[in-house]
Amino acid sequence: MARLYRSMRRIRRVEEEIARLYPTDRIKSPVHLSIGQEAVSVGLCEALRPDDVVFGTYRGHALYLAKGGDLRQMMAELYGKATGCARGKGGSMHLVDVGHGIMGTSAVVGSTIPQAVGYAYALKVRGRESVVASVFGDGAVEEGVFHESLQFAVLKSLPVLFVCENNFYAIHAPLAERQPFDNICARARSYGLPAARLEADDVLRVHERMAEAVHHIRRQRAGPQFLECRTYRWREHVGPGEDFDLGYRSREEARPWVERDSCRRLGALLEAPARARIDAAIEAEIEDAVRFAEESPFPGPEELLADLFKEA
Ligand SMILES: Cc1ncc(C[n+]2csc(CCOP(=O)(O)OP(=O)(O)O)c2C)c(N)n1
Ligand SMILES: [Mg+2]
Repeated sequence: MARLYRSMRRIRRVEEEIARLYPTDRIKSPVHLSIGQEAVSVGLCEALRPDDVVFGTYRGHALYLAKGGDLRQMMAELYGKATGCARGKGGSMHLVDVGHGIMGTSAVVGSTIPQAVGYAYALKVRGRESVVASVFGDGAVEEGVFHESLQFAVLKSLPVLFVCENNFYAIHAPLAERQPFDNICARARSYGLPAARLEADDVLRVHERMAEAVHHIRRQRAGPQFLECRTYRWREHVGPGEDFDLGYRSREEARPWVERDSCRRLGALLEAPARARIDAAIEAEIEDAVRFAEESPFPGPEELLADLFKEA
């Protein structure tokens, strides 16, 4: 439990710190915060092994950190520095740490779903036991590539866990105005894979469900599974602030989610001194990572064309 709390709290505090620093303009990248949605990534990654891999979206800080990505390198990436995880060329939306199984996040909605499936195909061909998690938003379900990827994963019986983070909005457009039915799982099931919906407002429940799915994929080799995780984004779509003044949603709608905050509830289950020790270590780590990012150099002009093409 302490592990889960540490992971939840670390992500929450890192993103709050990003939001605090953002107006200084030292962060050179748009930021899509996961505050409120941490339970999905934490519950998932706690169920994965180090050799399992994840593919995510531009709202990817939580996934990167939960899977073990290096905080210094993430912070430096947001600052556009040469020491960043993508050498300062990707920014917040393009986090990667292959050593920890974070194969990439992308600004292009839906684009990492087929990459995850392709990776899983390669694993299967090579007879490896690892599991691939493909994390995407409710908006990605409207992309053709989502449907193509699911049906290919079923056809080839691939070891993929599809995780839809349904936060009910794509930018400012509510789900009900974009999709005729609230039936993401039914559509996934129509391709022939097991699909279930879960309320992702409790990291312990999310973790339990994720662990079952991962176990099934790894042990039974029975092909892909699908989980729709209902969650809620507390901040604006992109940027550090809130956006309840824009009129597309109300503070009343957000309130129950904020009141059920899984991070706070989990923390309350720990003894106060243990929680204080975890919190203090997180603050020290964040301070160190920000200092590292600020003191690191920007990439030089020679970096401009590096890593763009694979050398023959
Ligand atoms: C292929 C593509 N189409 C449109 C966009 C513009 N766009 C950026 S974010 C976004 C919303 C996606 O919503 P969702 O998948 O639910 O993710 P969330 O932001 O809610 O986490 C859209 C449409 C894009 N980046 N890529
Ligand atoms: Mg969404």
